[in-house]
Amino acid sequence: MKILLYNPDNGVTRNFMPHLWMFLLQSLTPPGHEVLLIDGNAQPMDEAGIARYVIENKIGLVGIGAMTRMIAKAYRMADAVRAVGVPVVMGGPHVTELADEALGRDGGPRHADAVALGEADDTWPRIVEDAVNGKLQDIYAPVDDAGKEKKPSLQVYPPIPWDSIDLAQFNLIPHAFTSMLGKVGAGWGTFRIIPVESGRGCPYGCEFCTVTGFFGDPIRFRTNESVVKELLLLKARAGAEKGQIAVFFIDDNFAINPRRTKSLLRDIIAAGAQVHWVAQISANLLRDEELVDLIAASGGKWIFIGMESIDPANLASVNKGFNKPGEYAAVLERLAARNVFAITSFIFGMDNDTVGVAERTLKEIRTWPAGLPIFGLLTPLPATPLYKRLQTAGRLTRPKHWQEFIPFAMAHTPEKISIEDAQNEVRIGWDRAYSPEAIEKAVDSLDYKPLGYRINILLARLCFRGIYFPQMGKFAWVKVIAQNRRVIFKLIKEGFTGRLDAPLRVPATAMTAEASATPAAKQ
Ligand code: B12
Ligand code: SF4
Repeated sequence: MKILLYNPDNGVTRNFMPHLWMFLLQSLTPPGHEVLLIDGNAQPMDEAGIARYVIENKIGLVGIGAMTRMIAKAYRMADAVRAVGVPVVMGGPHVTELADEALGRDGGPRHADAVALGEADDTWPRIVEDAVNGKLQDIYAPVDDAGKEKKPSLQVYPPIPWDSIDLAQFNLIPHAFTSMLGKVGAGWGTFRIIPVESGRGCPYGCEFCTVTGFFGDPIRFRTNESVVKELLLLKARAGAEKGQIAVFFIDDNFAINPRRTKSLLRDIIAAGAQVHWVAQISANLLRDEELVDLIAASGGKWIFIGMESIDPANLASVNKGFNKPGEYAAVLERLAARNVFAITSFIFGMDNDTVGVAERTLKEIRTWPAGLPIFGLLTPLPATPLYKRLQTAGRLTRPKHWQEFIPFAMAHTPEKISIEDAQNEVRIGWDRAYSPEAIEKAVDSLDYKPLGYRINILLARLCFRGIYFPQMGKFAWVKVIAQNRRVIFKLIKEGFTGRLDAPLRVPATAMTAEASATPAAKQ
């Protein structure tokens, strides 16, 4: 049977990275089936397009996965597939929480023939067999023979054949430049960011997050050996095609068990499996100097930190009191001293927020080493403790906000700020953090680092700007480049005049931190 796995586009950004679930399920598909993958972010498709594709390619089963924010599009695509007589199975966090919605049991239309609840590693082969036999059930739950929930241990993890998977749709280098850039240095003809998981689960239970409920408290890890093997495979592929690869460790909290993370990073270094990588780690775990040394030595370049707020009362209100705003600066300096930078994520519209929260947050951010701040709104995702609290209090203004997704729009009333003002604060955050002046200042603030770091932060800032400001077409990019021409020319000029590596000025904070870095971090 031919199976199509499809992930809908988010309609706003062109996702920089493919979705892991598709590759994982492809690897877990029993032999004898052909699995085709389409990520709508890289290969846009509409309802008529998917129906045509399914017919032309004689697809026998379509699997669709989606987050809440893409679910409306996912349902429309599922409807189009079912309308041409091909069964659809849906999975992922949204339908796991609201299976009745997907199955039309809540009074609305039916969109899926079957729903895979939770982690589908063990149920997927059964779903495929049932589809072959025309016996799809409504619900597939990961349970043992006694009906008890059973989560995959990850100790046995399917090898994902990264050396042979067609990754053409995920090359971030524009087609027009691939041949020219292939000849630059070790080769830049391809640049891909690949998702790799080393473990699942986070027990912290932040109120707005689905992870603790979905992946559960039992934290599970792959073996170091299996992760290292995967990195070596990716590294070899990039080398063979004269391209570059970076890895996004998509674990919810990559250092949730610091001892184990350190042991993995040591094994990566020992095996020479270092690639540039990004991971999500909560600020409290980054107090550990040895961990940060190993992050840098193993190829860590960007750490995503869910800071959420600089107000301890806000943090306490969403069960994230373990975040200590007083230590944010130290954490970021510890990273920057090892040339590791941070993506700092903030949420506005929390219950203690008032007008001016964006500027107050930006004021703090400006005192930190330059990084990539991002701003969003508190969103009640289905089945989270936050959703239940707001529902009970009658504060949800759009209880089914996903049916009519609006980017950066609230779905409940905050306590001390209006919905409009909260949305405006997010706009102010993006506007001021990503203005040409702010970008230039961020780049200039790193003038004691080699040129490469400043180019890195410039490119990252220009790309991250697109999370909020529409920046998909060529014209939008030309405009952004024109607006930021001063800093771009400054770096180009520096490149030509040869100031590639010489540090000019080292701020006192960076010197202290750099002096305390162990030799491992400086390799
Ligand atoms: C990586 C990631 C991203 C990436 C993008 C996704 C990508 N390209 O991989 C980035 C960083 C861009 C991102 C952004 C966002 N993300 Co995100 N992200 C994740 C993260 C950390 C990992 C996803 C992953 O690969 N997991 C590992 C795989 C194996 O798990 P999985 O996808 O759930 O798949 C398993 C099952 O769900 C199931 N399954 C999934 N799909 C399908 C389909 C079929 C047919 C079947 C049978 C089974 C099945 O089988 C798989 C194997 O067991 C998750 C948290 C998490 N741990 O999952 C959050 C998560 C998915 N993100 C979330 C959110 C909210 C967002 C944002 C909306 C945040 C924001 N406010 O801006 C944005 C929006 C993205 C966008 N622009 O569209 C939420 C989604 C909750 C929800 N109800 O939708 C999650 C769960 C985190 C959370 N805090 O709650 N994200
Ligand atoms: S620390 Fe991150 S992954 Fe863990 S519960 Fe909180 S928001 Fe979710």
